[in-house]
Amino acid sequence: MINGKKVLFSGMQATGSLTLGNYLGALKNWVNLCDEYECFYSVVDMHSITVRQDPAVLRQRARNLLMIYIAAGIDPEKNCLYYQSHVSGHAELAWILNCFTYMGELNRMTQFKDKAARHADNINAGLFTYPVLMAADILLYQADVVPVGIDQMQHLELTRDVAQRFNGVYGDVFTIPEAYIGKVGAKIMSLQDPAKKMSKSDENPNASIYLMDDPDTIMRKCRRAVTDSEAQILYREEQPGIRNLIDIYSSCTGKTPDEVVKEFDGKGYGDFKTAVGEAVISVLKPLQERYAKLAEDKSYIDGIIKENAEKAGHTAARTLRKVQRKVGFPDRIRS
Ligand code: ATP
Ligand code: LTN
Repeated sequence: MINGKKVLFSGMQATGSLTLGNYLGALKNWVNLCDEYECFYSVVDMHSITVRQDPAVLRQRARNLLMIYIAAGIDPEKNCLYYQSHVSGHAELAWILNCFTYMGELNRMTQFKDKAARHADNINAGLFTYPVLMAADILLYQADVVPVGIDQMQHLELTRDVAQRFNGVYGDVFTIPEAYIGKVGAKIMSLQDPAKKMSKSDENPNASIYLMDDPDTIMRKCRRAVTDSEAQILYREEQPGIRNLIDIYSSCTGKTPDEVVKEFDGKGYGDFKTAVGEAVISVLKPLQERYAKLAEDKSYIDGIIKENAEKAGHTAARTLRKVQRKVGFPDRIRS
């Protein structure tokens, strides 16, 4: 508990350009959680270097992501928004947790298997222990809840196992975190292949709507979205393309899928796709405008980066000291 509230932690990697899937599945749901929870949202730049990055690009993307958090409506006064690499406790706790995680557990992680296959020339130890760093992120803040997509559940389960193992040896040190999966927009699919999730690392730019796409591009991508020849707008498994567009429309407008089906009863796919495009544009336009303003205000963003790193560092240091003492590291001598 911090300030009488339960603690929430989540993070995103600054790799690639954020998609509508990242927004509807994650960011949008993060905005109001600070009423109920003490929220920490990190730009997890240390995770990013598990695959090769251009330093200048990574630095810029990390800053852009932090600005996107704010532009999406996450208030930096009420939420702690910071770079993972600015709080050294993440790396320090990750080392300790590495010694409480089994190779067999890490070997089972599907994200590792996927990424190892995609980056066969660079299967580094960081890629393998990525989930341990993620566990450190979460446990460092004694998070009660972690909003993540379904794809991250396996990592969260591992975090819980490692925390329980540690607590089993040393007593109640870590809070055991629960996953928090948003209902709407939990999985937005690719516009070109509705069997795959919309992903920022998709090579086909038409598969994803990027948060910074201009209105014409958004409309074009929606109109080109792969559907079917059923010629009816129904929310069902047999029509995954239409179903995905209904999910997007309903997530952007706040209407339920049933309401959307009624609204477009008897209408053609062309009309529906145009409506989806308009709904997405009306959600992304204000975000883009806020982002453009933030990008001009360097000192405001710098101030947030500095203050929030200090705030996160303070909370992190408390857990880290406790853990170091538990495992038997000597106390520092203070003069
Ligand atoms: P990558 O393609 O680089 O693996 P990604 O687009 O899948 O990236 P992540 O950085 O892994 O995105 O995820 C950031 C957050 O966005 C996570 O909480 C994840 O669950 C969520 N998310 C990502 N893609 C989608 C999607 N298509 N629908 C809903 N949520 C998503
Ligand atoms: N692995 C996550 C990003 C991430 C994260 C975290 C999410 C790193 N640390 C801690 C929640 C909590 C991803 O790829 N989406």
